[in-house]
Amino acid sequence: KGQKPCVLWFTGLSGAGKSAVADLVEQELAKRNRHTMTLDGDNVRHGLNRDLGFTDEDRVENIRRVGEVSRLMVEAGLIVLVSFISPFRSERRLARDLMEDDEFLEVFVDTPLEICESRDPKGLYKKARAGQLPNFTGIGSPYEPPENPELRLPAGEETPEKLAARVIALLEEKGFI
Ligand code: GGZ
Repeated sequence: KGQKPCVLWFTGLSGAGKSAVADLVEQELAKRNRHTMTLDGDNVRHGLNRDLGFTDEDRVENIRRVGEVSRLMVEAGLIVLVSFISPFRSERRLARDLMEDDEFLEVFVDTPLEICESRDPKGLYKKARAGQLPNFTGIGSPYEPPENPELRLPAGEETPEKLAARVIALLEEKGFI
Protein backbone atom coordinates (compact mmCIF):
# COMPACT_ATOMS: atom_id res chain seq x y z
CA LYS A 1 0.00 0.00 0.00
CA GLY A 2 1.25 3.44 -0.96
CA GLN A 3 2.14 6.08 1.63
CA LYS A 4 3.31 8.79 -0.71
CA PRO A 5 2.54 12.47 -0.13
CA CYS A 6 0.82 14.59 -2.78
CA VAL A 7 -1.21 17.71 -3.42
CA LEU A 8 -4.87 17.54 -4.40
CA TRP A 9 -5.35 20.90 -6.06
CA PHE A 10 -9.08 21.71 -6.24
CA THR A 11 -9.87 24.51 -8.69
CA GLY A 12 -13.24 25.91 -9.70
CA LEU A 13 -15.63 28.82 -9.35
CA SER A 14 -16.85 30.27 -6.07
CA GLY A 15 -19.71 28.02 -4.94
CA ALA A 16 -18.58 25.12 -7.15
CA GLY A 17 -18.26 22.82 -4.14
CA LYS A 18 -14.47 22.64 -3.78
CA SER A 19 -14.47 22.80 0.01
CA ALA A 20 -17.41 20.43 0.41
CA VAL A 21 -15.62 17.72 -1.57
CA ALA A 22 -12.21 18.43 -0.01
CA ASP A 23 -13.70 18.14 3.50
CA LEU A 24 -15.22 14.73 2.73
CA VAL A 25 -11.98 13.49 1.17
CA GLU A 26 -10.09 14.64 4.26
CA GLN A 27 -12.52 12.77 6.55
CA GLU A 28 -12.04 9.59 4.56
CA LEU A 29 -8.25 9.95 4.65
CA ALA A 30 -8.40 10.47 8.42
CA LYS A 31 -10.28 7.16 8.73
CA ARG A 32 -7.37 5.58 6.89
CA ASN A 33 -4.90 7.20 9.28
CA ARG A 34 -3.33 9.43 6.65
CA HIS A 35 -1.99 12.79 7.78
CA THR A 36 -3.50 15.65 5.80
CA MET A 37 -3.66 19.43 5.76
CA THR A 38 -6.27 21.60 4.09
CA LEU A 39 -5.34 24.99 2.74
CA ASP A 40 -8.22 27.25 1.77
CA GLY A 41 -9.32 30.86 1.84
CA ASP A 42 -10.53 30.51 5.41
CA ASN A 43 -7.18 29.55 6.90
CA VAL A 44 -4.85 31.34 4.48
CA ARG A 45 -6.51 34.58 3.38
CA HIS A 46 -7.07 35.67 7.00
CA GLY A 47 -3.48 35.02 8.05
CA LEU A 48 -0.51 34.42 5.76
CA ASN A 49 -2.22 36.24 2.87
CA ARG A 50 -4.16 38.91 4.73
CA ASP A 51 -2.35 41.57 2.71
CA LEU A 52 -3.84 40.27 -0.57
CA GLY A 53 -7.13 41.06 -2.30
CA PHE A 54 -8.66 40.00 -5.61
CA THR A 55 -6.84 41.91 -8.31
CA ASP A 56 -5.17 39.64 -10.89
CA GLU A 57 -1.82 40.46 -9.33
CA ASP A 58 -2.95 39.60 -5.80
CA ARG A 59 -4.59 36.35 -6.90
CA VAL A 60 -1.37 35.29 -8.59
CA GLU A 61 0.61 36.07 -5.42
CA ASN A 62 -2.04 34.28 -3.31
CA ILE A 63 -1.60 31.11 -5.37
CA ARG A 64 2.19 31.43 -5.51
CA ARG A 65 2.38 31.43 -1.71
CA VAL A 66 -0.15 28.61 -1.42
CA GLY A 67 1.94 26.61 -3.89
CA GLU A 68 5.11 27.16 -1.88
CA VAL A 69 3.41 26.24 1.40
CA SER A 70 1.93 23.12 -0.23
CA ARG A 71 5.37 22.11 -1.34
CA LEU A 72 6.72 22.39 2.20
CA MET A 73 3.84 20.26 3.44
CA VAL A 74 4.43 17.63 0.77
CA GLU A 75 8.06 17.55 1.86
CA ALA A 76 6.78 16.92 5.39
CA GLY A 77 4.91 13.87 4.06
CA LEU A 78 1.33 15.12 4.10
CA ILE A 79 -1.52 14.75 1.65
CA VAL A 80 -2.33 18.41 1.09
CA LEU A 81 -5.83 19.46 0.03
CA VAL A 82 -5.74 22.89 -1.58
CA SER A 83 -8.98 24.63 -2.39
CA PHE A 84 -8.79 28.00 -4.02
CA ILE A 85 -10.51 29.27 -7.15
CA SER A 86 -7.01 29.56 -8.68
CA PRO A 87 -8.52 30.95 -11.89
CA PHE A 88 -5.42 31.22 -14.07
CA ARG A 89 -3.81 28.33 -15.94
CA SER A 90 -0.39 29.92 -15.65
CA GLU A 91 -0.49 30.06 -11.84
CA ARG A 92 -1.72 26.48 -11.55
CA ARG A 93 1.16 25.52 -13.83
CA LEU A 94 3.63 27.31 -11.54
CA ALA A 95 2.25 25.44 -8.53
CA ARG A 96 2.48 22.15 -10.43
CA ASP A 97 6.08 22.88 -11.39
CA LEU A 98 7.04 23.24 -7.71
CA MET A 99 6.28 19.53 -7.11
CA GLU A 100 7.66 16.29 -8.42
CA ASP A 101 5.95 15.08 -11.59
CA ASP A 102 3.37 12.76 -10.09
CA GLU A 103 2.77 14.68 -6.84
CA PHE A 104 0.37 17.30 -8.20
CA LEU A 105 -3.19 16.17 -8.84
CA GLU A 106 -5.34 18.88 -10.35
CA VAL A 107 -9.02 18.34 -9.59
CA PHE A 108 -11.37 20.48 -11.65
CA VAL A 109 -14.58 21.04 -9.71
CA ASP A 110 -16.60 21.70 -12.82
CA THR A 111 -19.86 23.32 -11.81
CA PRO A 112 -21.49 25.57 -14.41
CA LEU A 113 -21.63 29.26 -13.54
CA GLU A 114 -25.46 29.20 -13.63
CA ILE A 115 -25.52 26.57 -10.89
CA CYS A 116 -22.93 28.36 -8.72
CA GLU A 117 -24.89 31.54 -9.17
CA SER A 118 -28.19 29.89 -8.23
CA ARG A 119 -26.60 28.48 -5.05
CA ASP A 120 -25.01 31.82 -4.09
CA PRO A 121 -24.65 30.92 -0.38
CA LYS A 122 -23.03 34.22 0.55
CA GLY A 123 -24.90 36.47 -1.87
CA LEU A 124 -21.64 37.33 -3.63
CA TYR A 125 -22.89 36.65 -7.17
CA LYS A 126 -25.84 38.91 -6.51
CA LYS A 127 -23.48 41.64 -5.35
CA ALA A 128 -21.25 41.09 -8.36
CA ARG A 129 -24.20 41.38 -10.76
CA ALA A 130 -25.14 44.61 -9.01
CA GLY A 131 -21.66 45.96 -9.69
CA GLN A 132 -20.57 45.90 -6.05
CA LEU A 133 -17.80 43.30 -6.57
CA PRO A 134 -16.18 44.44 -9.79
CA ASN A 135 -13.70 41.60 -10.20
CA PHE A 136 -15.73 38.63 -9.08
CA THR A 137 -14.65 35.40 -10.78
CA GLY A 138 -17.03 34.36 -13.55
CA ILE A 139 -18.65 37.80 -13.75
CA GLY A 140 -16.03 40.54 -13.98
CA SER A 141 -12.91 38.38 -13.83
CA PRO A 142 -12.07 35.30 -15.90
CA TYR A 143 -11.89 31.64 -14.93
CA GLU A 144 -9.69 29.54 -17.19
CA PRO A 145 -10.80 25.89 -16.99
CA PRO A 146 -8.06 23.25 -16.77
CA GLU A 147 -7.24 21.60 -20.08
CA ASN A 148 -5.75 18.40 -18.69
CA PRO A 149 -6.78 17.96 -15.07
CA GLU A 150 -6.00 14.63 -13.41
CA LEU A 151 -9.70 14.54 -12.50
CA ARG A 152 -12.80 16.44 -13.58
CA LEU A 153 -15.72 16.35 -11.20
CA PRO A 154 -19.19 17.00 -12.66
CA ALA A 155 -20.13 18.84 -9.50
CA GLY A 156 -23.41 20.24 -10.77
CA GLU A 157 -24.74 16.72 -11.27
CA GLU A 158 -23.46 14.51 -8.47
CA THR A 159 -23.49 14.63 -4.68
CA PRO A 160 -20.34 15.70 -2.81
CA GLU A 161 -20.20 12.15 -1.38
CA LYS A 162 -20.04 10.58 -4.84
CA LEU A 163 -17.47 13.12 -5.98
CA ALA A 164 -15.31 12.53 -2.91
CA ALA A 165 -15.41 8.80 -3.65
CA ARG A 166 -14.01 9.53 -7.11
CA VAL A 167 -11.12 11.45 -5.59
CA ILE A 168 -10.38 8.59 -3.19
CA ALA A 169 -10.47 6.17 -6.14
CA LEU A 170 -7.92 8.32 -7.98
CA LEU A 171 -5.61 8.30 -4.95
CA GLU A 172 -5.91 4.51 -4.77
CA GLU A 173 -5.33 4.07 -8.48
CA LYS A 174 -2.20 6.23 -8.34
CA GLY A 175 -0.88 4.45 -5.26
CA PHE A 176 -1.07 7.36 -2.81
CA ILE A 177 -3.29 5.41 -0.41
C1 GGZ B 1 -13.86 35.67 -6.30
C2 GGZ B 1 -14.16 36.34 -4.10
C3 GGZ B 1 -14.02 37.67 -4.51
C4 GGZ B 1 -13.81 37.96 -5.88
C5 GGZ B 1 -14.35 37.63 -2.35
N1 GGZ B 1 -13.72 36.93 -6.74
O1 GGZ B 1 -17.33 31.50 -2.16
P1 GGZ B 1 -16.27 32.00 -1.28
O2 GGZ B 1 -16.23 33.58 -1.29
O3 GGZ B 1 -16.13 31.49 0.08
O4 GGZ B 1 -14.97 31.78 -2.06
C6 GGZ B 1 -14.51 32.95 -2.73
C7 GGZ B 1 -13.17 33.29 -2.15
C8 GGZ B 1 -12.13 33.12 -3.27
O5 GGZ B 1 -10.84 33.24 -2.75
P2 GGZ B 1 -9.63 32.43 -3.40
O6 GGZ B 1 -8.45 32.74 -2.54
O7 GGZ B 1 -10.02 31.02 -3.58
O8 GGZ B 1 -9.50 33.12 -4.85
S1 GGZ B 1 -8.23 33.09 -5.81
O9 GGZ B 1 -7.80 31.69 -5.96
O10 GGZ B 1 -8.74 33.62 -7.09
O11 GGZ B 1 -7.18 33.95 -5.26
C9 GGZ B 1 -15.44 34.09 -2.34
C10 GGZ B 1 -14.52 35.19 -1.84
O12 GGZ B 1 -13.22 34.61 -1.69
N2 GGZ B 1 -14.36 36.33 -2.76
N3 GGZ B 1 -14.14 38.47 -3.40
N4 GGZ B 1 -13.69 39.21 -6.34
N5 GGZ B 1 -14.09 35.34 -5.01
